[in-house]
Amino acid sequence: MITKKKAANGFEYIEIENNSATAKVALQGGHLFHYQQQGKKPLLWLSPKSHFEIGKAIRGGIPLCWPWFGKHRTDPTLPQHGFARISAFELLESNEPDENTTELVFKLQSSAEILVLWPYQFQLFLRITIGPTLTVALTTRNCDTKSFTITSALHSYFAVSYISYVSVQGLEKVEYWDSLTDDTKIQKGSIHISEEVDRVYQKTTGPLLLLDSDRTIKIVRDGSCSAVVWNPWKDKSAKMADMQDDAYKTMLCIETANAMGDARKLAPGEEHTLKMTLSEYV
Ligand code: TA6
Repeated sequence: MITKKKAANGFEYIEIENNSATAKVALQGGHLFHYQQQGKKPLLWLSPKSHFEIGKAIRGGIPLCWPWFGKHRTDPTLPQHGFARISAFELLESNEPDENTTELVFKLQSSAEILVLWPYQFQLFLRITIGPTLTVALTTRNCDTKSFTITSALHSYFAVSYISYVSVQGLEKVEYWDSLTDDTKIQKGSIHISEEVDRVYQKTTGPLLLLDSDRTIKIVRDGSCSAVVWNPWKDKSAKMADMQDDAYKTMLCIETANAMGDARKLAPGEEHTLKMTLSEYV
């Protein structure tokens, strides 16, 4: 079942329910902000203080960072993580191929308003498959006569039982930029979180595992050479208006990305797809 919803403030989203799972996707940003398999707890974390307002990114779920990850390289007045997550996507297609699966395709394309932010003709397609697993695929098409370069991320917020219980596997021995110290390091062993963490792992393509006390989440990536791991910890959580002070205890971002040195250059007519498939095991 696919139901279009509109909040009192005009914020539009889509509710999906099938035999596998339920999900919610906002038209702003093509932002999937809820995914929960039937009989299980939500896979994604969503802040109870999140805005659901036009022009403000939802805090949680899977924000799309595109066409740049992080701060704009040269213009600090431009939105962090690009403009896609605060832009109105169009729902192109919705299919229910079987009772366990729902497929949605959203589209964003260059417009006079967007060209002011980013001077290239493009089409951006977001394909979301809600089933026993969750697949998100973001395809960039260069519709311009000149090349352009993008960095991007599926900025996934995962719900965890308690941050001290979790570990992340799959990034052992991978080089990462530590944004807190502005230097490059090598990951030793699996990742445990006991303080603020904000790292961009580079040249990494393999599957990642988020091991929690009551489940394991597997992230299979395609078209991605970076992985970002972020937890704001106490101080940052308390400073963020759309996060509760103790939010850091029950969330962890593991992002399927192409960031920094893993930027992608697209020639005219070229396409690139950044894709991940999430599954969970008890
Ligand atoms: O992905 C990590 C990060 O770049 C952090 O530095 C932090 O800023 C986080 O994204 C959230 O960014 P946002 O713009 O959504 O508040």
